[in-house]
Amino acid sequence: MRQAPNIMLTGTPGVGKTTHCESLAERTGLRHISINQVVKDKGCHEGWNEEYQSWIVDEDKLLDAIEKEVHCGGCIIDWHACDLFPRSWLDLVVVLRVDSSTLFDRLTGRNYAEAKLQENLDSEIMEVLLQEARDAFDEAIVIELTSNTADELESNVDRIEAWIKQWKLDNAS
Ligand code: DAT
Repeated sequence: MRQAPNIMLTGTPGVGKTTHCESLAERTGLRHISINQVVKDKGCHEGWNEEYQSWIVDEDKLLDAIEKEVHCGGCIIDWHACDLFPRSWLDLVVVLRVDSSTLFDRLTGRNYAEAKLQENLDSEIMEVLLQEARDAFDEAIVIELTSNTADELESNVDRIEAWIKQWKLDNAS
């Protein structure tokens, strides 16, 4: 039995996953697991995709690399895909959403290649990651939150922090 919940924060690149995870980790003491960082640091990939400027992830290696840590609970997993993670690993899946004009500004600031920029904007408009989360997990554990403004960031973090406190009360051994 986990002493603290595992939470996934997912959504299109640029929605605010890292910003939310860092704030949550600071406020709750849960550990932020940046999958991008794990893939890079632990070599969980089969090379680099030039066009998309991203690693070609080896999902089995990635799951092996974080399994022990996730098993202990208290992890906030930060990545743009969620359906590779076993259902039993996660207690809450938060899908962050953002308006397309805001996302456009954030991604333009990152100097993404045209193909990657367009793919991410399309993905957000088509709600690809929200659908992926709903297909992969029990609907009761999937929530959608908007992340356009600093006020929304603050209220999202408050809400998730309150959820963590309640989870701990409900699951106290
Ligand atoms: P992600 O990890 O999903 O790629 P990020 O946390 O790096 O996204 O955020 C991308 C940029 O947007 C970064 O400059 C911080 C800013 N940002 C994120 N969420 C925000 C919010 N709710 N309000 C204002 N700015 C936000």
